[in-house]
Amino acid sequence: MPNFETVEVTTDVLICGGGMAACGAAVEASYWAKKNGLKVTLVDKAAMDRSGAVAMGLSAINQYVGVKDGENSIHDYVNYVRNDLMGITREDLVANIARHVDSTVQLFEKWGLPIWKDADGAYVHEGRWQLMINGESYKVIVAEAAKNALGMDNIYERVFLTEPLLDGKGNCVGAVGFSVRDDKFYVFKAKAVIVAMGGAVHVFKPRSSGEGLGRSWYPPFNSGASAYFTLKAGAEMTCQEVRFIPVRFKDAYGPVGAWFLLFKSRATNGLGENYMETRRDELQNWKPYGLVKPVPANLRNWLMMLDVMDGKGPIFMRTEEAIGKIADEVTDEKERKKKLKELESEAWEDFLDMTISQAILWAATNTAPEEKPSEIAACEPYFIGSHSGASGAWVSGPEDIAHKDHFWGYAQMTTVKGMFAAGDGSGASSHKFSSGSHAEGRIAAKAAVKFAVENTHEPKVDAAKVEELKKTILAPLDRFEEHKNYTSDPDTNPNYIRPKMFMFRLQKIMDEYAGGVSTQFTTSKPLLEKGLELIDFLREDSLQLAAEDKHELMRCWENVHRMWQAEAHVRTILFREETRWPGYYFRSDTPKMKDDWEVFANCKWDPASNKWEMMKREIHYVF
Ligand code: SFD
Ligand code: AMP
Repeated sequence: MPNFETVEVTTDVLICGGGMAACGAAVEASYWAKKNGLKVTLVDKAAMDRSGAVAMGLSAINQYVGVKDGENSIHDYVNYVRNDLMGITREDLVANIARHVDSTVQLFEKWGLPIWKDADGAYVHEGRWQLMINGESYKVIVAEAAKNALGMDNIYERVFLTEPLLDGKGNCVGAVGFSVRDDKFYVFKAKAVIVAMGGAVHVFKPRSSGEGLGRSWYPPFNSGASAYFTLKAGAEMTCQEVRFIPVRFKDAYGPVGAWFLLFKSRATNGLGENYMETRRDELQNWKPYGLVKPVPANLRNWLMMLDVMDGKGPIFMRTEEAIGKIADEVTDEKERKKKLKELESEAWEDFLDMTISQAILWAATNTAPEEKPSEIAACEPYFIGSHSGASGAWVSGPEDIAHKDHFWGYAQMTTVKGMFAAGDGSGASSHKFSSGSHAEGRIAAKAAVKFAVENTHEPKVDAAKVEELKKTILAPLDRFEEHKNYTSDPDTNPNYIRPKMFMFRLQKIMDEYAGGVSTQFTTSKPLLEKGLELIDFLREDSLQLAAEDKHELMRCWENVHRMWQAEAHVRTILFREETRWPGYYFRSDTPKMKDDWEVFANCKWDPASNKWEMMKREIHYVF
């Protein structure tokens, strides 16, 4: 075994991850922990200033309810989310986030985040729920507050958490991982553990290839650790079939929200037709959700996909038309020119704030958005429960709102005692985005501290089990060293598989059998069953992963995490015998939405029996 020092850290509350939810958790947990004399520790695989989905920054805060401003009610937000997810949502969780999110946004502003204001000092909205920001440094600002609250002594950066720790009695009591910089193996023991390690990308084959490989909408750093941790601990999971397919500017994945909502742009096909109008009748097939306003995200995708499948591409965002229209509202020629310049700079800033590569692609292709339109396309599928997808752990709701079946002692606690989840880690509570994830992290942290106060027993961790985990986790390093000279090309070797090759194989399976880009997001029972068989073979080969260095060791375990997310996804699509989100995936053998499937499709892997269990859970409307 490689000579890694074992470092043990005993704490009360362990925050896994350093993203939006984790930063919210850090601020809130440290407040309650100080009152109770408890210790809080945060571990991120990267550096918090630029880790996770908000690494590059964002140009909008997508969840702001505006209750105090009298703009909307919590009920309005719950309606919006339920409709967008075609009826499948935990209203208690959505409402709990919605009632806390505005105060999170106020904190962001207090910490220095510039939110756009109009001449009267009111927030500038992108759409009904979204606020425009100068957000290049969004994550740096949010991370700074988290660091100040916890203190750097309680933060471990560049430590890749690999496996949850269980006490054998059904409690989660910590996690293990390794440093990607030093030869150190970490054992974190805790009374309460918050899982906030984001969602997953690169489970499906991306559209990007060759020189663009690795470019995706979702950040390449989020590789399914939240799903893996909760699944491996034996927690019940929900909405594992509800992947997210964003429509984005083609090839560099720039955001479309500002164009559709702020600039009121249209998207048209290669023939100049607006699919939202020409395909409107199709929405009747997805009643009642097909008829709500705004049209649910997956159905907007679907109408566009129908055009693409009919060979009516490319699809264009009509940037030139939208900018021209707004500028034309100004009659004075000098003022019109000024307005045009202002709109141009807003268009570029939208990309420079959050997807710099899209601005580079515009520059490289001589694209002036005020002169010519740009292509948009559906991305490959991602797992991001905080956006318009819904995958994540099945967590307890808040005592005052949740139905009795949806409350088990502590808000945001999974079905595993002591294990909490937030952000992309928790399911069936979509449309929380950056601000709602932060708010949900705060909710989870308050409950986790309460759990640690009320469950005072020291975390019991079996030393032999930890040693065994250390051996397994570091094994790919030895495997590479032992066999690397057997072939002239270290990538091809009968004794091991390198993580990149392993990832390619996983992506090919998911793409071809589980409805990826190359099958136009379409799958069926026979395809899914074949896919599961191939995942079984892949699992066998996961025992032969090999790593040249610590960075590649992280890649090995990232891909094991992805594989578990993939399996939960395939099993749940197979279980749900209908098509409910046609613009996310389409089951060709069950092509319609069915009333008796207006339920949650949940799943669970049992650590004792190594068996998967699939179950339907009733929806409880609390509004
Ligand atoms: O417009 C481990 N999102 C947007 N939200 C907004 O509010 N406005 C926008 O403008 C947004 N846009 C957007 C968004 C996301 C993406 C990818 C793009 C554009 C390109 C959504 C939010 O970003 C998202 O909802 C939140 O960030 C979710 O928060 P959270 O905490 O669940 O995930 P995270 O922030 O990605 O953080 C994850 C953390 O986990 C760490 N991590 N640490 C230790 N061990 C491991 N094994 C780990 N694995 C992961 C990560 O390093 C990170 O710290 S728009 O396009 O929609
Ligand atoms: P996006 O950039 O696509 O992630 O969008 C940002 C926000 O705007 C999210 O809340 C989306 O749900 C919303 N949004 C984007 N496009 C539309 C649209 N055409 N109609 C309604 N809402 C949209």
